[in-house]
Amino acid sequence: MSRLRRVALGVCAIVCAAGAGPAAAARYVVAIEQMRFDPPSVTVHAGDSVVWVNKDLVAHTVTAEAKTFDSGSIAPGASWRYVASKRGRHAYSCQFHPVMHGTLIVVPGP
Ligand SMILES: [Cu+2]
Repeated sequence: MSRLRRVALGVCAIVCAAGAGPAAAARYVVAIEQMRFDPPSVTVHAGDSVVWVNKDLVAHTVTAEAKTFDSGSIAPGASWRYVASKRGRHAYSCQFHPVMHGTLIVVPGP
């Protein structure tokens, strides 16, 4: 192994151990605006967090159709954070406005 490669691996070991490496959990934001989830579909790794921000003037919910997660009522201007855990494709909707649909796709962690 070259010296350069050994140094690179050493740096990675330090950075990754500090949680700043590629394994760090990411954070995604979904806006709830004009009766829509934007973006309507997000793909995240298990362990990442997703924050839904209600920018409308009425309350909404983020409720998985399989009840995997449920925000309860999110007031106008408020937000709800969820740490993605269960893998798979989770269709969700707003309990107050069943025409509002979104999808959260959780793939295995990095
Ligand atoms: Cu709604």
